Amino acid sequence: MAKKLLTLFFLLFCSSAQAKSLDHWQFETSLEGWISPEGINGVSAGTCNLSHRDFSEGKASLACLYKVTPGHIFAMGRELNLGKQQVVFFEFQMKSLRTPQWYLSLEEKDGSSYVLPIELSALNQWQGLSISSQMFKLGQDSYDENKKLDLHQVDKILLFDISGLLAFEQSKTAVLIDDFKIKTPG
Ligand SMILES: [Ca+2]
Ligand SMILES: [Ca+2]
Repeated sequence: MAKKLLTLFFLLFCSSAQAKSLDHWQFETSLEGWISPEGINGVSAGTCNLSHRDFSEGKASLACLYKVTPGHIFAMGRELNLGKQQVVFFEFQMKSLRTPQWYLSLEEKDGSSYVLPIELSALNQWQGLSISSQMFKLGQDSYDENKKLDLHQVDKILLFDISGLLAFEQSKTAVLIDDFKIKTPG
């Protein structure tokens, strides 16, 4: 019995040890390169800062304040280099004040955009998300010559709130992100 338990423990240890960490953004002392870009077609910028009052890990998180503006999209994101990985996993904590429906996108260098809808089950609460790069689909308005997400070509990761496209009036809101990990299967 003891031997079986030991074997099980060893196997569990091996399988967890195989997942390798590529990046870990903790938002303790910096925004870790995340910005809310301005000036792209129809995208309204927000103000991103560290929040030392509301976080899910450590002592701070990334908090972006923005306005849901009729006809506009809110986007935040950063540059990304995944190297030669075939598959990666994104694990992070997210808290959205008003918008439950988000879109995570991976952009190839030539602009091909791969998108994954994220539905938060609760507003104004930290929620853990675990996402595989295999879950992303080519965006409806996007073109890709090989119709395949090539991780080695990805140079950006973006989070979108498109609720402004259906909004009639402007409203203030916020989104917080923390403990953002990128892992490989090993
Ligand atoms: Ca943190
Ligand atoms: Ca491609």
